[in-house]
Amino acid sequence: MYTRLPVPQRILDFIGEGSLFLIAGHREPDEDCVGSQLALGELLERLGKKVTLLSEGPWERAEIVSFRERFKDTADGCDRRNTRLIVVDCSPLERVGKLGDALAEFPVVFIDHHKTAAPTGLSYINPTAPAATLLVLMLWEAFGQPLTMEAAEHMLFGLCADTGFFRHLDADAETLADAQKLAGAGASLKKIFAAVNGDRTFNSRKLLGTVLAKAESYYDGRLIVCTEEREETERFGRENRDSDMLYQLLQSVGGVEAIAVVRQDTPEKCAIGLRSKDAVDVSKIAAVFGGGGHKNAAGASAEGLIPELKARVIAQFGECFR
Ligand SMILES: [Mn+2]
Repeated sequence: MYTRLPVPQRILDFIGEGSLFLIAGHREPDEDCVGSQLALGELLERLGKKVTLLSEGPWERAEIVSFRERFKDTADGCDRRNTRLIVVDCSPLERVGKLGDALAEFPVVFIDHHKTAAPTGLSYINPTAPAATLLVLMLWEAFGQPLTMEAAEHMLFGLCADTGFFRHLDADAETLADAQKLAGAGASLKKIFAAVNGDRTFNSRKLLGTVLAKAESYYDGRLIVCTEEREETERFGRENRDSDMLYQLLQSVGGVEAIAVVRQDTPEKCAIGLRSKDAVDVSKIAAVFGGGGHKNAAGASAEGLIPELKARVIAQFGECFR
């Protein structure tokens, strides 16, 4: 359940005293990351700052690709002596990707809501926040800026995506109170739902079907594991992945407690996606593979091939289901 934390004065000073800012997020940006960057960028511009939004990509999600042109993928050419960096929706800097190496010298603030947050410097971390965009909303309020419709839409966009359109929330009054503020500023749930869930291609459904058809069940149905080979991704197109829908369909199976998806991303590496319903803390399992995330949603990128990594992931769940 979300408990608001006040923004530390040192963070307000860091912003107040700077004039040039880079705002970065994690690699493989998602809606919350992009929404946080856009809404924070707009706030800083309203405060008279010059802002550059950074993202390494890859821009694979259909829901966010329209924002791509507003982001740069390099900090080259910025005034290195006077520029400050804000990293949202992740920490430490390594999660930004290769781009993070080039950002190591800047004074930095981390704004993150991940359970596995590990900031290296000034930070505003709240693992109870359902989305990083709600931490950005705290900044809008701390600076006394009235919400614009555009910023409110970006923040609601991130909130909707990270909460599965509110379905992962308990009786979370604080979060709904924030959603009410965003709706009050003109952000439309209907418009966001259409942006997140509409306009899927025929191939995206075929890929979903291919992956679902191979799903395997372990530990008396408490764990479901899916795999996606490179050949399958290529046949239907990377842009046609719909992980959220895949998790949603599998989580609706009676008795299931966790879902693991192992996808061969490159010949050497797999992406591991993990979801759980209640008790199982998948962020701990992701951490074993060098990743991180939240109790009920986490992931990692690990060296290896599907058969080996799948077996290791299943074995890790043994602890939870004993
Ligand atoms: Mn997030």
